[in-house]
Amino acid sequence: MFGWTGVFLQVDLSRNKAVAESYDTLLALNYIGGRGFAAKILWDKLNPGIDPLSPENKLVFAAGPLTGLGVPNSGKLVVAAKSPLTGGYGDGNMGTFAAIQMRKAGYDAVIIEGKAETPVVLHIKDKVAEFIDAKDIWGLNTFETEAQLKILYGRTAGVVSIGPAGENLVKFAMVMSQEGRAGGRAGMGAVMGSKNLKAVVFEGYNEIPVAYPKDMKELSAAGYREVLTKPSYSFWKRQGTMSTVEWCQENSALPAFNFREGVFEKANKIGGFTMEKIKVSNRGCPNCNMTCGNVVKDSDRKESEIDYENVVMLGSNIGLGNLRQVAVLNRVADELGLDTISLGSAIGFAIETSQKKRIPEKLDWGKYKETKELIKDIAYRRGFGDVLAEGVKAAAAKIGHGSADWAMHVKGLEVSAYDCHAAPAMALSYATSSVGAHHKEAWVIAWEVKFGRGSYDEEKINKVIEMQRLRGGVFESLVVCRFPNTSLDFEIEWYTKYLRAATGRDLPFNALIYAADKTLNLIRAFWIREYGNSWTREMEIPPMRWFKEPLTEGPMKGAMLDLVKFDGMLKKYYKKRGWDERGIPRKTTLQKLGLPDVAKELEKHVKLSE
Ligand code: PTT
Ligand code: SF4
Repeated sequence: MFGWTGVFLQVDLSRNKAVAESYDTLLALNYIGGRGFAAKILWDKLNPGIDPLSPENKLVFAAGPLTGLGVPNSGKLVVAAKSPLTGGYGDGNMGTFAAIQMRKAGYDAVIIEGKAETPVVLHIKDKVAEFIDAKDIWGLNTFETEAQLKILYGRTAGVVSIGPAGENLVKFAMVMSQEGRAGGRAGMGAVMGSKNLKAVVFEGYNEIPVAYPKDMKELSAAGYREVLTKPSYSFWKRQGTMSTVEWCQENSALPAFNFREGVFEKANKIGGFTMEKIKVSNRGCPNCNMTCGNVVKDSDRKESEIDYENVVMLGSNIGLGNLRQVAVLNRVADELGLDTISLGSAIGFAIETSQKKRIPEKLDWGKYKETKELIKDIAYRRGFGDVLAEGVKAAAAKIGHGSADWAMHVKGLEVSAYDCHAAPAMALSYATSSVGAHHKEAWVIAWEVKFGRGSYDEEKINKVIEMQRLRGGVFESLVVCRFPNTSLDFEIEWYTKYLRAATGRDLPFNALIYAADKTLNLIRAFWIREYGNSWTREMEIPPMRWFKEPLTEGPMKGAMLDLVKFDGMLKKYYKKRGWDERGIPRKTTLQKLGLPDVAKELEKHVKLSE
């Protein structure tokens, strides 16, 4: 094979065993890589109903056919497993040298099962996998862990690790790399912790086989040059995703006070232009000349890399309007290995619950020091932090007193940083995303604001599906960053050219979309197999707050979603996907996508519609 290495490494931590296995070309052509591989592996190899934090779960690190080849923005890696937060499919996409080193070591994916008896680091160097005692570094934060491991294995080693949050099985613990790259919102760090796996170190010294090396070299250089010519490039380098703060404020989409409002009076204090005044440098993923990580000096005089999502979830959503302080909270979350989105949601939920006097804890909006302590309590599962460490869905179930109404999640994953009181399409995107309420698939809100916010029209459903296929399917399977395309208009045709040079095959865009559909339906099947007959459409209805409590300020004052219209939109969406009214893929849909075996297996768990 060219482009793909054609090999997966299967690691069993219970037996200290690692076996390289070749896989079939058809698998590569059908699923492309990354999320496609992860979904297929988890579907084939996991028994339904297993405890996500048990040794049976499998943690998959999966790359794509362009990873490690010098293609613009291709230094990314998918990390996936059955999620302890949602009970369904979970994954994330992180930028890391580990992606490149894994491929140079000869693997398209590493699949880790079992549980080490005591903490270990998995060191993969070409054909050799070693299990190194990690007792001395267990307890270190992710920055310290990576620094220690780089002393041992060198600056060029690729390291992914967990911090105390992953060790303590916090349900929204992330896998971290390079002091600011984070992947696996749905608790991939907790899965790693449950396996006593502190870190994976990758070192690779082989050439990745490429069909047309000269073409690849020329195309890569041309791609990087093209990115530099894009009109939005220089502003992107200045602000990255941070300009979204001001945009959301202008358009009432900023999460404020646990998504109660869509505007925040101190938004400009945590926005892109304020950020520019305290910015010290840019950081980013390997193989990237867009480097969108904004490094700022925080209130502790340390460096923190900030993005839009982190800043608003730990800023406006908890009522905090001081960017240097927000940056500290963000860095602490990175060090401890907590997902900033779920964390900001959990804190917002806790403050609101306290303000409504449903818990004895006294918490208030915008309290920097107290919040910093609460973050540590969550990571170490101390006191009330232990309740929040389970995520807002479980916390609300435990607390009761109606608190589920302001627990902002879909299927257990906390909502990303866009308020949807006045954004039905964005709400649909959250409702139907493959991992729970994540914006990564259909970030439709900017389009929706231009299109018209009040409607529940068919165009909106079509747009959500189109974006899910492109972003949740194509980019997640190629495992390249979507930002060149989605933020700078770097044309999609580049990727088919790269694929041809790498693999020697013509994989036109519609073939990638077909593979995307296959993967997205397989992920859907995974959820349904786990939930069986307890799966319902109601599980996909976004939080009730957006339907019951209109915005009280800002340009969209008075707006809220309409439950009947939204439910109708959801049903139409299902129909367009070839799913029945429960949201379960029809037998014929699975068959058309070449997944008849999936239909057969699924029928053991639920009755399928024709
Ligand atoms: C991603 C989610 C996001 S998406 C953000 S900011 W964003 C948060 N970042 C966190 C962080 O940082 N630290 C932390 N402790 N928790 C965090 N949680 C949140 O996690 C990321 C970029 C970004 S920044 C985005 S949108 C794009 N995401 C891509 C994607 O999903 N796929 C793809 N093919 N390309 C993408 N490019 C962009 O990558 P999850 P990264 Mg992340 C500090 O994984 O689980 O999907 O959660 O990878 O290397 O940090 O790059 O405004
Ligand atoms: Fe990473 Fe940002 Fe570059 Fe994408 S644009 S590869 S997220 S640094």
